[in-house]
Amino acid sequence: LFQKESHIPLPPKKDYDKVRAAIEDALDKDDYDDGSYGPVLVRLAWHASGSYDKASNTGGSNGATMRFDPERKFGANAGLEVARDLLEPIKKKFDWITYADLWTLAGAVAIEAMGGPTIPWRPGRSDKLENEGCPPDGRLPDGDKGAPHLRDIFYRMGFNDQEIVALSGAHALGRCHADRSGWINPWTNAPTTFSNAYFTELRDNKWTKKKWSGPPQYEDPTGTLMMLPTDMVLIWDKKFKPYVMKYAQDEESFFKDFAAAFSRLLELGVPFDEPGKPAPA
Ligand code: DDH
Repeated sequence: LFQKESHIPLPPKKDYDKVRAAIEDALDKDDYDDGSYGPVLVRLAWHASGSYDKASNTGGSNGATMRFDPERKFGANAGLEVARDLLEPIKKKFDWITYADLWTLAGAVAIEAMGGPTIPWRPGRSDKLENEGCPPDGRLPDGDKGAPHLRDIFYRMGFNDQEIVALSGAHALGRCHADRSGWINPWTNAPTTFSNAYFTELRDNKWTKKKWSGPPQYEDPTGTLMMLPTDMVLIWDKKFKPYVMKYAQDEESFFKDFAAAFSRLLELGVPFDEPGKPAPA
């Protein structure tokens, strides 16, 4: 039997390794921030995912609704157009990947490229249309607030105290930008390296309230590093603090717990074809 030549185009070969390589190629740029787009890509993956509400099973990375108003204009998402714009040529080149998969994959690839743990990631997210709705504003944490707020926000996604602390360790990366959040400076001295430095800084440095007219933040004696009020809460709260001490002392356990929690964050609310199938390691 001979098959006649088909004129139906073949489905695209979904080569995620090629997408990974393209993301890695786009990370480093000397004249941007500390020389890498990695941190802002991690923040995009987190903000796309952290809108999840377990009770109503709404929000989360599925849908990539941050492409649309009003979500792209939420105060918490200021500056993330930098990350979305960076990924746009990659989306054009690999047009078979969804934005929702691309944004989350970029966060995972960035963490790995900056020296972090392997983040289990699997595809399966779809993109919503503009009229299908964004999650409401106010689902992401506000850096001005205390422990009850942190718990409200992260328990709503389905995380516990240990996972709150582990996820917060992402602040080893990147910095605050006056024109995005109003806060300034990085949390660590190596903001393009994924490490447990956020926890060692919290534990070992001396943090005092910065005297300035900007939003409340803490600074170290050199005035070059910062902590948000929500970061300080992790050593002030007696249930959070033991995890800070553990991760400061044991980077391996931080890497392991971070990889598990971040991978789960990226999957919140995503209806995978095969429910319950564990993500690839
Ligand atoms: Fe964050 N974060 N984040 N964050 N975040 C900011 C930057 C970055 C809070 C507030 C801010 C997580 C948790 C919290 C990253 C990852 C993660 C900025 C500065 C603020 C403000 C934005 C700017 O001015 O550019 C608060 C509050 C919380 C909390 O209460 C827990 C989590 C869980 C993650 C994660 O990835 C798992 C990263 C990376 C950045 C650096 C971005 C950059 O451009 O650099």
